[in-house]
Amino acid sequence: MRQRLSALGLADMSQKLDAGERLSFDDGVRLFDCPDLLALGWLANREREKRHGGRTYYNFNIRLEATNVCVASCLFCSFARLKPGDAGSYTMSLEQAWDKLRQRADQPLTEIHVVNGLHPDLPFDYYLDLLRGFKRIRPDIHLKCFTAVEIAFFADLYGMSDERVLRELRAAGLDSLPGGGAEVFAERVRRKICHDKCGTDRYLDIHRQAHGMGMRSNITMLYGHIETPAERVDHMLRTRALQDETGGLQAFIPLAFHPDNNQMRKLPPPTAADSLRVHAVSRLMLDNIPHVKAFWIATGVEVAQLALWFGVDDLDGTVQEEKIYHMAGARTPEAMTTTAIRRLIRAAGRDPIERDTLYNVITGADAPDVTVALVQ
Ligand code: V47
Repeated sequence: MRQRLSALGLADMSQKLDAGERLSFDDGVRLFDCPDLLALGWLANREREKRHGGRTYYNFNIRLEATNVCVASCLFCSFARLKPGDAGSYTMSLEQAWDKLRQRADQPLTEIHVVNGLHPDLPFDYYLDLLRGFKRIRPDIHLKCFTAVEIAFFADLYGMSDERVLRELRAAGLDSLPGGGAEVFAERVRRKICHDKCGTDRYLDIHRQAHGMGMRSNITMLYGHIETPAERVDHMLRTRALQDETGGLQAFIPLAFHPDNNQMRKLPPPTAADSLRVHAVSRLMLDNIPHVKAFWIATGVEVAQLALWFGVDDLDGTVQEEKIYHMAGARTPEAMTTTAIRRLIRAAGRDPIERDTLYNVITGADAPDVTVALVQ
């Protein structure tokens, strides 16, 4: 491999990684130029194994999108409907949302992941009650809810500071923030694809404040549309800089763009090779972030499985309900049993570990597989 890396001009980077030195912006751009996918994967896998060996994490979770009414007009989105009453729009009553949890009383769920549209008319109490109700039904469930974009929207709509919104949600049961809404941090891209939602500095500051209150969070990156390799690396470096400051990020999650039914539908979806490359470069650039996740709904199950040798150590979870990707053309199922997840991890030669949201181990690799029926 040393000869191959030298021939590719990557020997210096390999040495830096060996010495525990950080890769620079230029290094990141060069990695995206590397034509040899397996050499790139080899480097990323080495970093993955330093941190996690063959361990590969997943969780028993449920995804919930309580409303798709959204005042933002992101070009990549197939899920949002502008106004209540528009064709295809929906808003769950609190009882309907809580029923999603009640219906799964027999499942060993550890997490609810909520992402919503930016609804102009719901009162703040809707969100506070949503959280309180979930905790009433299952006090031990981890609530990973509302992207930083939603937090900023609540602050503007209800006339509060971002900090107060976070504090009130936290008091109602919020445990951590998911990584959605990050898209691409470069202003050029944000102006074009999501001009009317919270900007990069505020997005990162909301994560900073959440970390200051003891909450953990994730950051995503939507790739495979109009962004350049340099803009991808810039996104990773802004994420790395925040993590240097706070240490509160758990996972970085590249999200493959899906072009069906949205305003960027003329673009082709990213190829499998590009997906593997983005996950590998993420692992190499983000030396201070513990986990790189392949969200299997976004990458597809097969690419997620291969990504376990390209820097990825986490696959998200059982999911069970997913609208954002399926309205944008995803052909993956909406749910995977833990037995199916464990099988695909083992088939890739890795060790499946069920975790909770904070990466505490629930079920080790040697435990017997127990198939729990999912609800869809
Ligand atoms: O922010 C929307 C993306 C995100 C499309 O934190 C699209 O653990 C591709 O953030 N094609 C929501 N992507 C999902 C998300 C997420 C997923 C899994 C785990 C975690 C986590 C977070 O979905 C949005 C947006 O970036 N998205 N439309 C589309 N057409």
